[in-house]
Amino acid sequence: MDLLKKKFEEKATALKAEMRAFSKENANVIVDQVKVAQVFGGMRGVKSMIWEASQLDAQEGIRFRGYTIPELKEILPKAPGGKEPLPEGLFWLMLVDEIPTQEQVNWLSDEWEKRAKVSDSVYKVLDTLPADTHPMTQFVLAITAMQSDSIFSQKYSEGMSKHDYWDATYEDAMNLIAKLPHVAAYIYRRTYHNGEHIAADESLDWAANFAHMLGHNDPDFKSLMRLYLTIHADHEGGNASAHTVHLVNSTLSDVYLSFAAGMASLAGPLHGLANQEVIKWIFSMTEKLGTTKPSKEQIAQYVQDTLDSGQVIPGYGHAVLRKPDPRFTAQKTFAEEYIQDDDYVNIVWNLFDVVPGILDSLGKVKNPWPNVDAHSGALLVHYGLKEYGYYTVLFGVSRALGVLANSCWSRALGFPLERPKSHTFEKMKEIVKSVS
Ligand code: CMX
Repeated sequence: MDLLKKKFEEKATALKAEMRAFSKENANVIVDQVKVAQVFGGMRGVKSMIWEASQLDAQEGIRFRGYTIPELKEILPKAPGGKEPLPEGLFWLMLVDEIPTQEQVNWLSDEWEKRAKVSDSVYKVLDTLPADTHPMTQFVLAITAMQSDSIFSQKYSEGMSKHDYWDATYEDAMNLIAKLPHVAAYIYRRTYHNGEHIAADESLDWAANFAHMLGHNDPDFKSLMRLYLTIHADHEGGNASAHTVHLVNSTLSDVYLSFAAGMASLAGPLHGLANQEVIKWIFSMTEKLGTTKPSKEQIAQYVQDTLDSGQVIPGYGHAVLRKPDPRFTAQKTFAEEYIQDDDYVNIVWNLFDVVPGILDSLGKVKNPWPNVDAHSGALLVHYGLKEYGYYTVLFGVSRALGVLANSCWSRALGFPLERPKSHTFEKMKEIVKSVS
């Protein structure tokens, strides 16, 4: 058994015992009460799930196992000479709640490279699709096509004991994370570069190798990818993609199928697709105004026109956050350090000055501040990755780290099938009448 798996088994065994005792002892303690507004309002804030890897605070933003993004930038291992954290380190932290050593992270990079072989049949499935199929559709299909590799699924059909679910899930999660950059790079190259694929460079870490296979080799772009794939990895359990994976995986559907479902959820414009929508909207602005250096007044008018046409401002607002997203701030800090005077980065910063006031003035937007998706496109454009239809795939590759670490926990802790209660409107009226 590898060291990471061994550590996970030890931690999970101890936590499972503690959690079982806690939930039995406190079974009748009320932790939340659901209001009608929450029933009709997308279940915002209903406390009903355990998620170990990260916790989101409305004011402060995300903490991964208790660490903020600036803290992770300091303490997670880095590539030689690099300043950005390695996503391998974050996965280790999320899985076993320990900051890994440089040696442990190097082991994980090598381990993922060893597990990275994608079956030719998956590439064949992709090659049947028209090249203009949206990259997220291709991504979902490719993940689904890899499902025949699922160890969980195979062992389940052979009569696996429920005590072994976590082990097979760990193996599937490690294999899937290893393969994702390869499949994702294949999608990028077949869609935007005439199918001219680039072989992996096994000497590189997970993120840098992904950048290399995409065909973007600027060392600063590799640094950006390390940061990008770290900060998009997890955002506690209630967001749509994470919750979808959690729900589907609770049926004992393996992580290939549950992650594919999560990626279908990420592909919506109110969630992960917002990163494509932001830059598309900015490109439309510069085209409409005939300049890549619009004034703040011109930007404000464009924002107002967007709202007047009944559309949302992409990259702004959040279901939980009530302050600027620290993932936005981390990308802004990266741009300040690595990039000088870039027109699209400047537009993103000017939007940051202009949009919150306008959204606030509507009197209904609960969070007028930028989210993670407001900044990422301008950084990618700066390094030449301008094909914005691809951006949500990058988000998805990163999101695998959090949701698959969590799937390992769900199976190790023996979480049951998820099944909340729904009511008809008539029934809800009856309930409201009976309690008021
Ligand atoms: N632009 C315009 N209106 C907005 C808005 C925005 N960016 N954000 C919220 N609103 C509106 C809502 O549409 C809603 O209007 P109606 O009452 O007319 O339906 C009202 O303000 C209240 O919404 P809210 O409670 O503040 O926000 P929600 O929790 O319902 O929605 C979110 C959150 C993210 C879907 C929303 O802010 C939004 O649509 N933002 C733009 C899309 C986006 O950037 N999504 C990415 C989020 C991060 C991620 O998951 O990747």
